[in-house]
Parts: sequence; C-alpha cells; structure tokens
Amino acid sequence: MKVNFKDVAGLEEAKVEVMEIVDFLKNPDKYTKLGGKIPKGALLVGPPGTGKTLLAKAVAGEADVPFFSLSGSDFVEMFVGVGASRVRDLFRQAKSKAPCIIFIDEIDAIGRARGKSNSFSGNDERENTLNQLLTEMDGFDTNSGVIILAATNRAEILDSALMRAGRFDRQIHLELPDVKEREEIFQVHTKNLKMASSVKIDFLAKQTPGFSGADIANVCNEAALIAARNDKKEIDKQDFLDAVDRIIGGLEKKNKIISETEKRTIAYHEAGHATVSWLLEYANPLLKVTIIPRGKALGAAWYLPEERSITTKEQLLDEMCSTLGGRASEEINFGKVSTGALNDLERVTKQAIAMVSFYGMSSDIGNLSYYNSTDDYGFTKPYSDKTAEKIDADVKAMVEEQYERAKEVLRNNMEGLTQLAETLLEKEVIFSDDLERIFGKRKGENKALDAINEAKEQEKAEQTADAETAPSTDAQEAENQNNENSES
Ligand code: NHX
Ligand code: ZN
Repeated sequence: MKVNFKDVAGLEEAKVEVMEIVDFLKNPDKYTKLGGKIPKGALLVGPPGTGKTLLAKAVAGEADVPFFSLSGSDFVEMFVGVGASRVRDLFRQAKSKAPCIIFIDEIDAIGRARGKSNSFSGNDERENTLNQLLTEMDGFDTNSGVIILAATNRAEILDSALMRAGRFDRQIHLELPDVKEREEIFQVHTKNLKMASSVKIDFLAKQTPGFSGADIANVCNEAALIAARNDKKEIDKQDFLDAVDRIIGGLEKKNKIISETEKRTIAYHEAGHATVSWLLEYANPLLKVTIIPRGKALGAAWYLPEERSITTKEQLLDEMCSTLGGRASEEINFGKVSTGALNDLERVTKQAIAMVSFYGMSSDIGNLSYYNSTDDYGFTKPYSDKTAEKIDADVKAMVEEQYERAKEVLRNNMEGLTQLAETLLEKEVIFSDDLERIFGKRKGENKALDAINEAKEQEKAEQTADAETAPSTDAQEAENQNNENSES
C-alpha cells in the first residue's frame, strides 16, 4: 500500500528533513548538474514506535519510487553466507529498479560496533553481513538513484564504519510525540472509530504523555474492543481511559485471590505512596490509587507525569521519596516490611545510581559524570576502586535519607494515611478528589496538575449541563468516570 506524508501524523521536523531525500529522488539532475554528490544513505534514529518505517515508506510514496525492505533481525541466527548473499541480492534488485529506496529496519542487529560486547561470541556471520553491506554501499555509484534508509533505536552503538562519509552520513532524529502531535495521531487512528461525543481528542492527548504513535494506535484499537465487549453502540471516554490503563499496566486481574492481611498490606503500601507524593511539592501529581491487581502489580499509585525536558534534583528526590513511601508505610504501620517493594526499590536504586554517577548530584562525587555515551571503555571502569566505594556509599546514603524522610512525612500524617488506607480497602480505587478531601489542596506549581484540575472543571461543567437535560443516572455515571488514568 502506498504511503504519503499526509498519512504520517506528527513528525513535522523529520518530514522536513526527509523532504530533501524525496527531492534527490525526484530531481537528481538539479543536484548533480552543479557537481554535487547525492547522499547514499540516511539513518532514522528514534525510540520504538515513533514511525521510522512509516516515514521511510512515505519517502518512497512521495517520490513515487519502489520500496525494498529488509530487517536486521532477519539476520540473527542465520546460516553461514546467507546474510551476505541476501544483501547482495537486494542491492542487485534495487539497482535494476532505480530510482528507489532500500529500507533496512533494525540495522543495529547487523551494524552493532564490531569488537564490542559480543566480541567473544564469535559472531562472524553478522560481521560478514555488515561487511557485505559496506561493500555494496561503497560499490555503487553515488548518483545511481538508490538511496538507503536505515532505522535504529540507538545510533551510538552502531559501528562507526557505517556512519562514514558516503555511507549513512546523515541522521534524522525522530522523537516521541508531544501533546499536540499526539492529538494529531489520535485524530488519524480514531478516524474510522464509532465514538461518543463525550470523547475529546485533546483530553486523550493530555492523558498519554510518553506514548509513541504505535502505543496510541494500540489505545484506539483496545478502546474499540473494550466497548464492543460491553456491547456498546459507540466508544466512550471511559473505554479510552480503560484502554490507556491496560496498555500501561496490563490486564486487570479481578479474580486473583488475596488474603485479608495481604490486602491490608497492599492498601497501606499504596496509601503510603499516595500520602508522600501528595505532600511533597515536586512529586508527580497523583491521579488515582488502586488495590485491584493488574499486570504484575497487586496495587498501584497512578501519576500523570509532567512533560518536561529536564528534571531538577528536587523533583528527582521528591519522586524517590514517594516511591519509598510504600515500604515506609508498611514499616510504620505493621512493624514489618514485605517483598512487595521489589519494583519500587529497583527503580529507586537505579535512579540514585544515575544521580550520583551520571548527573553529578551528590556532594561527595561532585560534578563528575561516569556516563558513557560511546560505550567504548570495554571492561575497565573509568574510576578507581576508591571512587567506586564512594559511589556506593553516596547511593546508599541518598536512598536512606529519602526513606527516613518518607517515614517522617507519614508519621506526621498518620491520621490521613489511615483514613486513606481504610477508604482504599473499602472502595478499592480512589481518586485525587479523595486525597484532596483528606489532605487539602496540593501545593506547588505543576503543569500536569493544572491539566488534571482543568479536566475536572470541564467535566463538572458538562455534568451540570447534562443534569439539566438528561436523567440523573448519566450524571452519576460520569461522576464515577471522573478523571481516571495513567502511569504507575
Ligand atoms: C510477587 N507481586 O511477586 C507478588 C505477586 C505492596 C504488593 N510475589 O509497589 O505488586 O510482590 O506500589 C512492574 C510493576 C514485580 C513490575 C510492578 C514486578 C511489582 C507494587 C512485585 C505492591 N505498588 N509487587 C507496588 C507489587 C509483588 C512486582 C513489577 C511490579 C505490593 C507492589 C509485586
Ligand atoms: Zn509500591
């Protein structure tokens, strides 16, 4: 099926960049007349689901040329010589159909830097395939009309030989969509859906930070399936919110058997997260808390993270403190801790290590970063054993301090914490309204928080409007559906 730029939602910057490639294919003379050499290849770099393949297809579609494709992962576990001969065949075929596009998806599977990480596995076959690719790229004439596009999630792990002049010497970066782009993507994927008028595209876009285009496609389809399962005539807002929850958290397991004591532990654990995050100024705003098992988790606190490009140390520490709030609450309330905090502790530990050794956020290590974007130290660490000990000590101290802080916050708010946990045991799901009732309004400035409040206001306005015209059951239902959502 032919794809054009108009089928690609968002990605405005990337489209401008690939437009140039379209022009090379359509009007090569314009460039060669002046003696310019047309580039042979470009790398499309970006996280999974951002539309690299779609964009490559759209380039072929716009230029109206044939599209040949192959995936790097096809070459994993292949017989000797097969990879290289496939590459040869592909180029032969493409050259006879020029002008055209060759698209190599997941090029990292073949183009991973040689002599790194896998150096002992003796992955000769992959290396042969890579060499054949390089030979082919060097072998054909610059102005033959074949342009090779390759996609990868991480450009820095690729063999530098691939990026030399005359090979993939330009990179086009694709990013996760921002709120406006998500709106456009929702627009595309809801075009053929039967939706209720209560579904507002801009609201859905706001509720899905960090989602890729593929995730959004998934949400739309899942929402349709959920609505159909409930024999609805059209897909409503709640179906979309349920779909978002399902994609973030996995399937709900309503029938999982959990004992009363375990339920209490879970409720107090989640109430701990909720309380700490509500009371710390820079923590992510909370949407809801549940003790209904979903995916791997028995309970979860759901936040709507603010979309930002940089994060301050204060924000990271407040988030760390909130994540530790679950275990802290178990300790304070039962005098015992459980294995349930595994995932929380894993995240906190990783974050602390990054803060100390990458972001220069500990006083003992100072403004040094042992982050390595080039991945080429091999087996030696770029610091002494003495520094290693300091990093370990700083990481431990940082987590310890936030844990103590979490316990302090909880001890100072035992009444609210207990009330929250007991409400949770009774209702299984509670929303930010309940927290506001117990602890009062949240302080601090936060765009995401503003967005939540704005959505609530809107909902209330619609409800009162509905209440005047429709029977009250509708309003009641809308009340229950209030501002449900994302990110655990
Ligand atoms: C187990 N699960 O593994 C049981 C079934 C208070 C119970 N024996 O921290 O559910 O203990 O705030 C992604 C997300 C492992 C990956 C959650 C991997 C959870 C979740 C362990 C609640 N909420 N822990 C939490 C929880 C568990 C786990 C995960 C994951 C706790 C805790 C899981
Ligand atoms: Zn937890």
